[in-house]
Amino acid sequence: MANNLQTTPEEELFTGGHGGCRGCGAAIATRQALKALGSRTMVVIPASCMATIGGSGLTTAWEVPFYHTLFECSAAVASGIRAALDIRGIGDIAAISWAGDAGTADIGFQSLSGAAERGEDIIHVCYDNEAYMNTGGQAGGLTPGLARTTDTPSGKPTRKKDLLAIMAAHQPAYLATASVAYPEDLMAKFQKAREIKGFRYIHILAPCYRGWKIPAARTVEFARLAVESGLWELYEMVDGQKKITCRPERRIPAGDYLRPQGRFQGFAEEEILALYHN
Ligand SMILES: Cc1ncc(C[n+]2csc(CCOP(=O)(O)OP(=O)(O)O)c2C)c(N)n1
Ligand SMILES: [Mg+2]
Repeated sequence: MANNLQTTPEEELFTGGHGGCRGCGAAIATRQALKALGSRTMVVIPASCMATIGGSGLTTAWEVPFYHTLFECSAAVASGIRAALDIRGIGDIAAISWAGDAGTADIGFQSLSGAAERGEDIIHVCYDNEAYMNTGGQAGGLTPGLARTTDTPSGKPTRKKDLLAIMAAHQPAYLATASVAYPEDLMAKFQKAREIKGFRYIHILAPCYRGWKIPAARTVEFARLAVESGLWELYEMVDGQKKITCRPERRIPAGDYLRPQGRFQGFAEEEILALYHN
């Protein structure tokens, strides 16, 4: 990948002073992605932590236009913005829908699937913290099996929905996974997606220390452990061709990623893995 931290723009388009928790994976992902996308970007965000983190009322951390929409329809609204820009002959502004795991895989899925199927010229981003964090950390489709959440205190009985397979089945122009622990890989993917026309989908693993019950200072570290354990693979798909983009420098047992997380407390590694997504 061409991107490296020396060539990363200094300009901050998601600035300090936002309202995220310490170490918020979603805020880190936003900052990294916007550096790659640049200022000619419009972002649509449904109900989620990110809808509030960027500020409300008189202050904002966003340096690009940001539209807060209903939970169900971020991809539809981004499609509408794209159409309006095209009518006005403004081709160089990227229309992005940026949703959490629930706004992508559960409540927002119908509009996302429709936009993907129609080949809308937008980038949909899922920042995946694996639960409904803004409302207290309830389980959803992308919560891994056995994770203890506020509404699955005994552990979620079903596995994580394989949303990447579902999105790949829509045959998007571009699909990629990313991690806040690998900013060069993440930014290179956003730069690449920006250059491609058609429907593009990027899925970022973005740990939430409160929901995962890990120390706030270690969210990036856990994002890295997910990749090192092989439970989160960094790849991209162009025209259906999958390519691994980044291999971790070391490999660790899955348990070294899973066991320290309070949400899996009391479960053995084999039990968790039996219900994991892959
Ligand atoms: C139709 C509808 N149902 C429920 C809510 C309440 N609500 C707001 S944010 C949220 C959870 C969002 O979860 P996710 O998309 O994973 O984003 P996160 O909060 O984890 O960042 C819920 C249930 C809502 N705003 N609208
Ligand atoms: Mg979430």
